[in-house]
Amino acid sequence: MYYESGNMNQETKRALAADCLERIGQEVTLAGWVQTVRAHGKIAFFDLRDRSGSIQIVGVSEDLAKVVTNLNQQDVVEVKGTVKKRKDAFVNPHTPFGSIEIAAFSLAILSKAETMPFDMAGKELVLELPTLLDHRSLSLRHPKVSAIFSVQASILEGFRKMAEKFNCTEIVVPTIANIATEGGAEVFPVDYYGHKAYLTQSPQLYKQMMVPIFERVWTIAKAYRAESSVTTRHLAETTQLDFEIGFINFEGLLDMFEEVAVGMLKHAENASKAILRSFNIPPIGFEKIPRFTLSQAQVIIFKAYKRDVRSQKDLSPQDEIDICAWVRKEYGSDLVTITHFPTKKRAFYTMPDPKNPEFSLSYDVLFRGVEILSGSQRIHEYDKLVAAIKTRGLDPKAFDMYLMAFRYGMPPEGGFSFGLERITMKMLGLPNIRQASLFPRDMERVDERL
Ligand code: AMO
Repeated sequence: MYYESGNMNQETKRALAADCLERIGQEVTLAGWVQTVRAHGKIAFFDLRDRSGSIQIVGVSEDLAKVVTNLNQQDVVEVKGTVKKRKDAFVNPHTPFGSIEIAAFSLAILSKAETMPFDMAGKELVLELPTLLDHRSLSLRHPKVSAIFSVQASILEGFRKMAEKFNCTEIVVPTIANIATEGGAEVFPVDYYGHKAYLTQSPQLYKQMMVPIFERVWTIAKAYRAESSVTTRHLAETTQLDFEIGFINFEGLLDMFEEVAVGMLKHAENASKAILRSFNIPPIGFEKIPRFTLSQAQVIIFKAYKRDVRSQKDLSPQDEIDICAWVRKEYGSDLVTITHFPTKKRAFYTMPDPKNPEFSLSYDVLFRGVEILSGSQRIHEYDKLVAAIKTRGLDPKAFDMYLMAFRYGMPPEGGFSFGLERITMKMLGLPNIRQASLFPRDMERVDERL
């Protein structure tokens, strides 16, 4: 890679920290951010961070040691030096490039950083969550924080691979709509040129309208929920990973999303081994995913935990924790599928179970104590869909374009949606979903505290 601009020499080839392992004894030019400075009199060290990781730089001459001693954390520097193997006693086994260092002979400051508002030097960035989020553009630079988003990227990659495997077409859908997609009160109104519009609560209606066109579609979409409470698992803006599939039945859907979940998580786990180790996370239990109806799950909770939740219409956060712990113990699986939620508790497009219409052909997947996916077989017959819209007190007229897709030939279909931040949170054992969103939005924050 060659520098393109700034005060850098067009002809200089920049090496990355990761390249240096294979270039022992050679001269290299590195560039990146000063992570930590350690001054010991005539010798001064610092860790330089680039996109491949961090590497130790030693300022060997007295002059350079002085320059290094005066560096600020996050200064952007260019270093020329020789790659050296460290003496055994100085090898740091905890970092990937801990067996080498760069003996620097020149150093240029490309961009000076002000004094950081907090110390970035430690292995962990020890800050209260609000402070961490107030300084998001800085706190994300800490390797332990950015690692969360490397894992998130590998989850997205795994999801895309599964979408490809199932031959789905990627679509990009609007986030402004004339109606609320999921019903309920958790919707953000938008003043749209003086008309009323809403931020979409999910890509749901658009992905369904695309089934008669491509049969199988997928999308990664932003979804907006005007959550009126502050919890550790809800955001006002989330990222949904969606599939919508034509010519499929309930059993086919269950098989498909379980395969997608396992394929995606296995990919992410393999791609993130070192990070997961640094977070002390045990391997995901991938035994065959057990399936229970909501009623069966409630009986299990009653028997195993002596809590009687059998008359409840949904699982509470504690129910989700309990059923997951029980499944992990009995089946060795970190995932469990729950089906047949009450029809009334699910969105209008959910197909009631023909055998018992009080319950629906719906499902959730729970992962390590939290719901990460939900979906259903859909009502694909026009008349039934209009009736379902009406029973929710909604006006079918507002759904004209959506309903058009059903009037003119909609096959049996269904789909599902994963919550990206929840998966990231649970893969890494994070206590709060805000840590798993680059720039989280909630009742109290849109970048700045409200
Ligand atoms: P649902 O509303 O269950 O279903 O959302 C799907 C998944 O998205 C995640 N999620 C959230 N994550 C964080 N904060 C929130 N406020 C939040 N809301 C949802 C969860 C959840 O499982 N259209 C349907 C899906 C479908 O039927 O295809 C839907 O949106 O992980």
